[in-house]
Amino acid sequence: MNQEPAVADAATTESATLRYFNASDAFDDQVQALKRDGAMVVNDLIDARTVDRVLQELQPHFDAIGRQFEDDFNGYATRRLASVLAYSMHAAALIEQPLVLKIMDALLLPHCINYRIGSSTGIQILPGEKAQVLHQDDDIYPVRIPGIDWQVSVMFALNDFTVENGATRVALGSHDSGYTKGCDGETLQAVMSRGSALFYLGAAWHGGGANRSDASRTGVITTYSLGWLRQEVNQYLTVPRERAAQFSRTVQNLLGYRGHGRYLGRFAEDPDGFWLNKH
Ligand SMILES: O=C(O)CCC(=O)C(=O)O
Repeated sequence: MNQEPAVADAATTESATLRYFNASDAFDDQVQALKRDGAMVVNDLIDARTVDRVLQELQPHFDAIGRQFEDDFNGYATRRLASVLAYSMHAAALIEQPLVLKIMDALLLPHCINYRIGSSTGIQILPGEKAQVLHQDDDIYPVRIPGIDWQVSVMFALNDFTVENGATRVALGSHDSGYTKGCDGETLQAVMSRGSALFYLGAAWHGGGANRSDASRTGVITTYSLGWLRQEVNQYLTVPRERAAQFSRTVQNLLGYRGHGRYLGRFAEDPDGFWLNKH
């Protein structure tokens, strides 16, 4: 990944303000802010009960295996789960949340027949963690075409995200800075309440914040990517097929159990119809 050294956080930047919406606000305004600024927040998108359940399901796995991805990029005081659907049935409610999908429809469907999740990662930043290096999620893809977003990410807050506990840092407008130019480092933090969601474009420079509080900060980042791209995480191997069969058809499609048009991803045999060759 292209990485820039982290710089000081700011609640606001001189040039830009992170926009916060309620789900009931004008849809076009939400999409416009996301496209223009590269990021925006929707308040209180996920109800408290669902958030509780997802946390309850994920926490034992954070504790048991959350350290497996520790490295200079992910940090050494951050627990991670590579594919939350493998550990939490209720996480499906985040991933297929209707407004999230409506926003993905608006951004991604102009460029593909259907889209899928690239990754869906549980991230728990523990007290004492340093700020993560700024990076772009979509630089896993080696080319960029102006005007086309390869993917859009959503960070669902499972507890309140604050300046102190490491709310995600975003450089507004940085998605337009060009593939190799990098980020000028001016960031603000997406402070948001539990159940809210930060949306950001795949090209937007961002990173986890430093946790200077005495409690953990937990969220789930799901990336939604164009259906003709290879998924970042191999969902067929990380979410066992028997488990995938328990989710809604929408989540199965998002996991990738669906061809892209008639030919891409064909599985002609399709003995039980689990794979949809139709679009
Ligand atoms: O934890 C966060 O706030 C952001 C993490 C992130 O961007 C990443 O690991 O790719």
